[in-house]
Amino acid sequence: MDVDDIPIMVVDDSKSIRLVMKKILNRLNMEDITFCEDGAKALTIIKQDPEHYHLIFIDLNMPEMDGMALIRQLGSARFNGAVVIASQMEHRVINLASDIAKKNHIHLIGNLKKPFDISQMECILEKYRAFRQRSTPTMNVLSVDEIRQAINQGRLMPYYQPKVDINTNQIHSLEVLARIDSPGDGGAITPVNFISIAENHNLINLITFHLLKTALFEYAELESEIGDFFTLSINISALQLEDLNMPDKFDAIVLDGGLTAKKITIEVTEEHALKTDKQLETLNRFRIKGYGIALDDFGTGFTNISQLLSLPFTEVKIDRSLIAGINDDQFSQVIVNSLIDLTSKMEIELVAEGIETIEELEYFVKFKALILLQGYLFTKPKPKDELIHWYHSWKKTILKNV
Ligand code: G
Ligand code: G
Ligand code: MN
Repeated sequence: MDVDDIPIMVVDDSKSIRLVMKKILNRLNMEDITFCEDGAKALTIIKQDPEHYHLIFIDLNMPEMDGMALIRQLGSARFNGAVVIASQMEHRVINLASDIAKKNHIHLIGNLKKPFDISQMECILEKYRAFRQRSTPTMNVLSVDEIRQAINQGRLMPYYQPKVDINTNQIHSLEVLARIDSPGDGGAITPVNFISIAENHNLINLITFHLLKTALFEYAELESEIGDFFTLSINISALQLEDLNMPDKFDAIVLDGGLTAKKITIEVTEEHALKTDKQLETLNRFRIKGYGIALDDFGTGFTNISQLLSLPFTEVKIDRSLIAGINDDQFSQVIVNSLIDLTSKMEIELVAEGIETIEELEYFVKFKALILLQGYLFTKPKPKDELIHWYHSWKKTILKNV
């Protein structure tokens, strides 16, 4: 487990529980832990610096301020780390707690059942890591000039990662993920190192349109090799949705590239989109033109399941923080099962992101007609030729196993 030591708080009125938590966390190399025996004390400490703690474990049942009240108060204190409820919870309580947390803008990522054990805690830390990953910038951020140069030199390219239909064993869609080829030191540069700079310096449309054109150009070969019906999924920043003409600009490129709107899905992240009327208008316009629209990273933002009903999404992608270890995690199972229930009734496509293990895959077998899977277990994102190569060997494996 490669989670660095992070500032953690444990709020529990039982001394023996606090001791057990300390033991388990220490064994996983977590040393920076603050213990509180009641909610009021926890709140006072957090209010002094709401950014400090990354992860809080809260007991639901405490005298005076209980866990739910504390979660509500953390919302008012603008705490933006992750919360884990350290109590046994039955199904309805999980759904309700998740709703209350979202209403209060709190990221509830899981629950720990008593007796706590180390593998449960490892799973929580993995979910935490997945939750945190996308908002953490890395060290090698590119400069504006380096980004411009990369585009001009043709080093910005689409990588593709499939959304797999394990019911039919077909590729349902390929997600286009931006990469900058970096000669010499191996691996391509990933979006965390350039997308937000590009957004801030008015380069993001250039990136999107360049990737879109290249993907449209490569589609013919991908289609002839992969053969199955599949769509392209393109990520768009919330910022780009502020431009009411974005769908027109986008559509002109798609038509020019010889594809139609219904072959393309626009992915927007839950965390940043859906904040303004303009964003919703642009999304609607994409939809009216016939594009699919996907709510990406569901679980990292604050949309609750019932709000999904009122938004024009054709697809929901469940964030890896809800998928990691789902086979052994009742909290994720309850939330994901509710989503499966809702989206299948509404004919919304549902995708589980970040499938890494056989056990996670196996959990979804019983839902195989209702959900698509995407993740490293199938393949990491790859450039066109490598993806085609992967596809042929994957097909062979499947044929051998049926
Ligand atoms: O592999 P991965 O590191 O590709 O992507 C990290 C994040 O960057 C993803 O959450 C994805 O939404 C975002 N991303 C990838 N490609 C693009 C892109 O072309 N435009 C925008 N706006 N975001 C992208
Ligand atoms: O746009 P979105 O956030 O959905 O982008 C997917 C991101 O998740 C990309 O950064 C991609 O490289 C990454 N990703 C895809 N599959 C897996 C996986 O199985 N595990 C992990 N940790 N990340 C994944
Ligand atoms: Mn995406």
